[in-house]
Amino acid sequence: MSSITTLSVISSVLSVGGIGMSIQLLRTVRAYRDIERQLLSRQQEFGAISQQASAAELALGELRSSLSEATAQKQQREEEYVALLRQVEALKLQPRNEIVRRVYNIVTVGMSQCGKTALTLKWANPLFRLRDVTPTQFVKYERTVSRQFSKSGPIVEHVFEIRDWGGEHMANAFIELFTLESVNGMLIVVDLGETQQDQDGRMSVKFSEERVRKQIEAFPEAMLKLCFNERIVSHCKTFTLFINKSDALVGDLQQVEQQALLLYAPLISTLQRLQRESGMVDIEVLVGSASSGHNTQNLFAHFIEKILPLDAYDPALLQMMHTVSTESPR
Ligand SMILES: Nc1nc2c(ncn2[C@@H]2O[C@H](COP(=O)(O)OP(=O)(O)O)[C@@H](O)[C@H]2O)c(=O)[nH]1
Ligand SMILES: [Mg+2]
Repeated sequence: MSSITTLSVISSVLSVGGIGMSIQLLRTVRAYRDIERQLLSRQQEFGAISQQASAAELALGELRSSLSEATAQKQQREEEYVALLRQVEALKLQPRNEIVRRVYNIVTVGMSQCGKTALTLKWANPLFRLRDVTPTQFVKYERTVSRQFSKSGPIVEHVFEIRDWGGEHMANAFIELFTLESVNGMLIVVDLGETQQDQDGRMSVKFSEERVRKQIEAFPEAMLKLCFNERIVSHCKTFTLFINKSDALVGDLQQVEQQALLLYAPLISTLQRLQRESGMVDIEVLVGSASSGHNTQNLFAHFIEKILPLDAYDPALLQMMHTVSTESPR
């Protein structure tokens, strides 16, 4: 073979070898690029994962703090529960529905048969009938006028205690004025006539000027003055004169009241003068009848108004007072 041919064979062998190398090189470069791409994407993945990890760490921190908050709250609730249990146990030991009574004393005086018991019973029990009255020396009636309920503390019952004397023991009533711890109200009852039983057994009243005169004499100024002494005046909120048995007089209500006030004018003016001089006690004069019910509601309303503290009214009493003031204005 000529040297030229040999050369061309060598060069073609060489060029085939060069191409092979180049292909190999190309492949290596491609593989390197693939690896580089994969590395980049792994790096990106790693970045995302580490972001997620820090977010998760943050969330974990928040969870931890809310867990410790919840634990603290749980502990507080448990302590409160224990305290409540203790309170319940303490309440169980306290007497239930404890009732405290506030008693207001009202003394009723007047001559025998003038109607003290009848009036008092009407007050203590509005459904009572006059024929149920039996003569007595001394009776004490009670009427709960209101009840106050509060969320804590006892039920407060406001009770009017009415002391009613039989007429022949009138002096006892006056003595009691000095011995009682407190007299909150005083009711003097007089009447306009004698109640008698007729042949049919029915009770009827007959006007008697003589009886009026006797009753005025039964309350001499010297005796009445005792009622206006400083000690009594300091706690006695009202002196009320009730001229009973208005059904003994003839005429309409206004005429009957005028007649009765005129008949008892001497007693009324003495009481008014003594009141002015003592300067403290309220005086009320009412004409009415325990039999017909004339002014009896107003008598009770007057005692409540004068004696019961304003904060002691309950809804039932307020309703009753409203009814009295709208139905029978004085
Ligand atoms: N017609 C009439 N009779 C009355 C009245 N109030 C009381 N009575 C009667 O008078 C009598 C004496 O009443 P009572 O209350 O016992 O008088 P006390 O002695 O003052 O307690 C009884 O028969 C009663 O029925 C009234 O307003 N009118
Ligand atoms: Mg009586």
